[in-house]
Amino acid sequence: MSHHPRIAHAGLRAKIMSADAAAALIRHGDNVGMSGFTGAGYPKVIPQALARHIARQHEAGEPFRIGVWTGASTAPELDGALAQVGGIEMRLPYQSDPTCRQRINAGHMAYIDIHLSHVAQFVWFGFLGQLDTAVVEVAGILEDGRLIPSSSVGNNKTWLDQAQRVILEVNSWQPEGLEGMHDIYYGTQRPPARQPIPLTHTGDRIGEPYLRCDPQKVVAIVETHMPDRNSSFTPPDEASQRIAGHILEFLEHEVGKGRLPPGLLPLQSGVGNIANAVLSGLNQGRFEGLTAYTEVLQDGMLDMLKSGKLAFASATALSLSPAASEEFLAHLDFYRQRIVLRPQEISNHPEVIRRLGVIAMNGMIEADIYGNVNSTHVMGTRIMNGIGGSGDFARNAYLSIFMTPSTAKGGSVSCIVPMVSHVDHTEHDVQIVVTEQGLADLRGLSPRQRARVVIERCAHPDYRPALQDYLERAEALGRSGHGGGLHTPHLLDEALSWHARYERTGKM
Ligand code: 0RQ
Repeated sequence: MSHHPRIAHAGLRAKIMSADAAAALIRHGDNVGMSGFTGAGYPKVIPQALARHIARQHEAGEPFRIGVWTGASTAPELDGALAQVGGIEMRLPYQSDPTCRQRINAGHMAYIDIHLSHVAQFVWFGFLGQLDTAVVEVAGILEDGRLIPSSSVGNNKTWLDQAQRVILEVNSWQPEGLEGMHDIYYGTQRPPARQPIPLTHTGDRIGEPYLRCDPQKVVAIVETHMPDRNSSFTPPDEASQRIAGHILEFLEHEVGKGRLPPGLLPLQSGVGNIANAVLSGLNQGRFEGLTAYTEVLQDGMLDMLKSGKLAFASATALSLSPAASEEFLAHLDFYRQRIVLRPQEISNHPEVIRRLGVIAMNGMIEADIYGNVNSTHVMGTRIMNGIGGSGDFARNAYLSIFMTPSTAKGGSVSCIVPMVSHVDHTEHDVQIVVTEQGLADLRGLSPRQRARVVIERCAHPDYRPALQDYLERAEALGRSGHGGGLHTPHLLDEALSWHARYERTGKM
């Protein structure tokens, strides 16, 4: 017992084996549900052992590819290792790994980019086929077999419920103090039996702190002691600070108009440096008593919890840099009272997001003059990461804000375009567009009114004349009645060649 304090269930202790032995239980063609959401809570040693196993099979001329289902992105030890050996047949629902990206865009790996709130129910509905194996990192196993979740919850509840076989990675690096921080809701039913989710405040606990798992299904347990791997954030650059400044000013304006309460409404913040800069702006701003209902809790939010500006945060994953992770560990008791980690079907649930009135702030690749947003595809064809939770939040938010620097690639590409080359968030789901140039409030505006505001407020001055000229000629074509249209004026040839121009000039 004392040898394995993290594994209190005697029957399960008997299933401890090496990562290589556990990986060998996964078969070619399996769909494998892995834990992991950003660089948090993913299995560390089994995917690497599996990658070695796959490489050996390939050397022997045997095919070996699996479906990899996760919470969201993971880390090089999982996505990177498996993609490098060509071991992934199908990946879902989100990735941000360079090797995966390269293989997906080269056509060597299939990828389905799914709203994060949809994944669990798609699996229960049978939309994605059978889940063969779950590989889930946990912080510990109780005497009765229930599991202490680790630094992300993601889709683990669903993987453990639905998989035929379960492999657990018990990571003693994960602090024991995580126990009690999670809230796993088991009340979700399939339609037509579905009931309202009884969550009306960000801090509500509606479930239980442990994951249920049938010990009979557990075929292997692997022990490890390895850190999560989340990257550090760059200190906010000038563009990010200006974007943050515009958002703060806008929120103050909304409070002044009585459209937001003084403590705002629950915040959702996307991944990346800009989102982090907005949080650091809020931390220095005058708002008090804030809350967050989000999916990823990154450094900026931890700082806000520490300073007291943020009273409470609900998320599905802790996405902390090594420095923030140390701070978190040193004051776990403080943070446990202020953070709840939920399954992603709840952290991203449209019903809850709509009820709470979340202020959604997400990054994007480009927006068009009418307010359609592309979050995922460079030049309309090359996947970057995926839609992640941005759609869950954008469509259902009280305020849906999208932000980006006005240009990319050293100024050679405008992030404001006549027509997005790929659409993730339609004009109906986007209320505010922000760049370092300014903020366009699109609420209550018709398409042509929106176009003027987006060009004037958000486009970089180097691209503003071209966009203005585009809009004017599109409107003129509409007025002339030669097949044009005036509700959403476009010059289709030009709209499409706008992006092709970059490819022709070799700027991309
Ligand atoms: O690439 O580094 O190779 O130059 O895209 O761009 O400006 O660093 O911005 O890190 O905030 O990412 C949309 C990708 C923005 C992110 C996206 C190139 C640019 C750079 C990254 P390089 P930045 P960010 C909930 C929310 C979808 C998921 C989501 C994202 C790279 O925000 O993945 O919202 N969102 N989840 O150069 C060509 C353009 C470009 C461009 C940017 N117009 N043309 N390249 N880039 N704009 C969280 C979760 O779901 C977990």
